[in-house]
Amino acid sequence: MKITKVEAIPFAIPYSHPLKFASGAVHMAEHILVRVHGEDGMVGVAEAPPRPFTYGETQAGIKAVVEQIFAPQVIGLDVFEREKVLSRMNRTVGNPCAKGALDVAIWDLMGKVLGQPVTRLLGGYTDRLRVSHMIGFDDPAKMVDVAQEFLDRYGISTFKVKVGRQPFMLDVEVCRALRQHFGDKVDLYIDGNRGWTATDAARALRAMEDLDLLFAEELNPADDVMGRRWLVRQAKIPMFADESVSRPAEVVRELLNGGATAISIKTARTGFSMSQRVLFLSESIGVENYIGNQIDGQVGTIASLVFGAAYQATSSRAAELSNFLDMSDDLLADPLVISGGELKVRDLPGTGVVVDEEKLSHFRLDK
Ligand code: MUC
Ligand code: MG
Repeated sequence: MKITKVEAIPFAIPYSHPLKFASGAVHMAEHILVRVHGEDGMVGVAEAPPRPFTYGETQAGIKAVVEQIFAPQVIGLDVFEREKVLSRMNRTVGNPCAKGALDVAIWDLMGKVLGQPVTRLLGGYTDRLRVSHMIGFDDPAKMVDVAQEFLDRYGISTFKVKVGRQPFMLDVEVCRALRQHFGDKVDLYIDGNRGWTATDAARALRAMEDLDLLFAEELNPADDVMGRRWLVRQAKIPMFADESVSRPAEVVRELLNGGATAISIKTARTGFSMSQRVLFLSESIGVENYIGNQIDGQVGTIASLVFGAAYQATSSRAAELSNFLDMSDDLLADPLVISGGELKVRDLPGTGVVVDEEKLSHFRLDK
């Protein structure tokens, strides 16, 4: 079944609770909905969240690259020729979120054509994931309140704490306040979004040694090659790479460099086809993964869920699937519900995304 049309629809939905972290802040979800149409009228859907401060992509840039560069190269291909789509997209460097969304939309269409849930096509390991919530910068008491609210309302007991501020003791105080408040009732890990130097990061990790953190993510920049290697050698917890590994080759480079010991997978930046490569590569050499969040809306969150639930290695740790709750609204006809700390995969053909067309016409920017 041939691909006949590709759309890249910009939309904007305000956040009710903006998220602040070391490399930026998000107040408005200015994302792109990618739609891939097939000959028989079926449509595959995915969401691209531009993160200019992380990958250099913008909403206008994603729309342009999808419509002007990728669409002409994939229209006319069969929906099952995914590797051809990938190789054509990879003639263009960069643009991870544009490529990721087009790949996920094609998988969604493929699942719909086959009448099968994509999570089963990918691996079919489980039907649910434990959820981890990411808490942005604020005062220690307010960050404790957010965690308490998510524990009470959704049963979420794993939290990623954004760190990377100056002085680093600001963040140490937050982690200490969370541990003191919750005791061993919650799991905690930290993400610096490259905000610290290697020295700050080493001092912060030492100051938090008694807090039983699960792991740490991107505390200092990957370009600080020697600093990262020095930091990783002394760290007593796994050191995850996130935005420094937006391609499988970067995963290999970071691991061989000794700049990280574990790898975050985000379907927003590696779609399903490249996320598989990152996962299989990691698994084959004994490197841990978890499913991260690129501050995705519900459409993107479903993609993370569908991929994470497909494999044992990505479903063992809690996955970051809850930050859509900070948005004032969304595009799904049937909104996602987190309960008992878990999110369940939908038993529907494709990824299970059904867009509310009225909401899309309300939030789209190209009316
Ligand atoms: C994260 O894990 O870093 C912040 C920026 C981005 O691209 O993703 C988020 C969360
Ligand atoms: Mg991160």
